[in-house]
Parts: sequence; structure tokens; C-alpha cells
Amino acid sequence: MTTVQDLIDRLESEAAADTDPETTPDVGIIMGSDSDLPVMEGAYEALDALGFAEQTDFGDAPDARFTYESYVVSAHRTPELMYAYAETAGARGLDVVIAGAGGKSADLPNMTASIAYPVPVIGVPVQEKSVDSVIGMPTGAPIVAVDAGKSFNAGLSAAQVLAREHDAIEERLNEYHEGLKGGVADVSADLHD
Ligand code: RP5
Repeated sequence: MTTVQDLIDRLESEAAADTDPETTPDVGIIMGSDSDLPVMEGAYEALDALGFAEQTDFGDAPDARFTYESYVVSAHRTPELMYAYAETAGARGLDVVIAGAGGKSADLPNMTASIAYPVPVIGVPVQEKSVDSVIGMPTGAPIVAVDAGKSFNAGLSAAQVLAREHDAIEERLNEYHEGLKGGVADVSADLHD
């Protein structure tokens, strides 16, 4: 059985290893509970649509040039794991973290943002009642967040962060936007048929 300490040890050893950044995940997706998964799946869908692939083995040659990883990390049940994940995010090569949590005490995104700083964290309130907890940060402790349940947008935003450094992602985002425009134009044209 994997223990929380096993996961912390793994994160810390990955952070200490001098791993080729080309072989480490670019985006981290974390959520407070596996019950958040149905809402968080939108982030996976967005990244998959942009050509990212899930990477399960840190440091192994990934199937795709751009990859993401995912973990369940609870701010309240496993605060030490949350701390380790956030603190090692930059050293493990993550460029951006998407963090989702639900309930009224949705603290995983905001605490991760504080600890992982300056790695940007995109918060996803899993429910409407989670919005204030995710976005209610004091001055000087920023978080970027999407609306309740909009994890697909979080995936797009994560890709935008990477697109500043990688032309290939910018091209994929541009194609996605062209597709969106085409979809609106088609629907509009249908109204006039
Ligand atoms: C939050 O508590 C989680 O993000 C989840 O949305 C909520 C409920 O968790 P479970 O009781 O379903 O595991 O921290």
C-alpha cells in the first residue's frame, strides 16, 4: 500500500534529481478528493484536445512533447502532502498547476498558490459554494481562478501559460480558437436557413 509519506518521499526525490526538463510533466493537476474528478475531467479534456498527454512516470521519455500529471491531494486530510506537492512544484519542472477543490472550505487551490509561488496556480472551485474560498486571497498572495466547475477553461489557461514559451502550443490554441469561431458561424448560418 502506498502511504502519504511514500508520496512525499517521491516528490522530494524528484525535486532533488537533476532530471531533463524535457522529460518532466509541464502541468500538474491536483484535486482535493477523487469525488472532484467528474468536474476536473474538463481540464484533462482541454489539455488532451491541445495535444498534451498524461505522464505517469516522472522522468521517463513521455509519449508527447507536452504532458500533465495528476494527484489527489487534500488540504485537510493530507496537509503535509499538499505542502510537499506545492513546495516542490517548481523544482519538479511544473510550469503551472491546476488545483480543484469543493465544499465551503476549498483551501487546496489557495494554499497551493501561496506555497508554490511563483509557480502560477489556476484554481477551480468544484462547486458554486467553493468560489469564495478559492478566490478570496489577501493582497500579495495571488491566485488565478476560473468559475465554478469550469475546469475546461483551467486547462486552456494552463496551455496559455505554456504558449508564451512554446510556439507549438500557441499554434494549437489558435487552431482551437479558429474552431470555436467556425462553430459560432455555423450555428449562426443555420439560424438563417
Ligand atoms: C473537498 O471536500 C474536496 O475537494 C471535495 O470537493 C470535498 C468532499 O470530499 P469527499 O468527502 O467527497 O472526499 O476538500
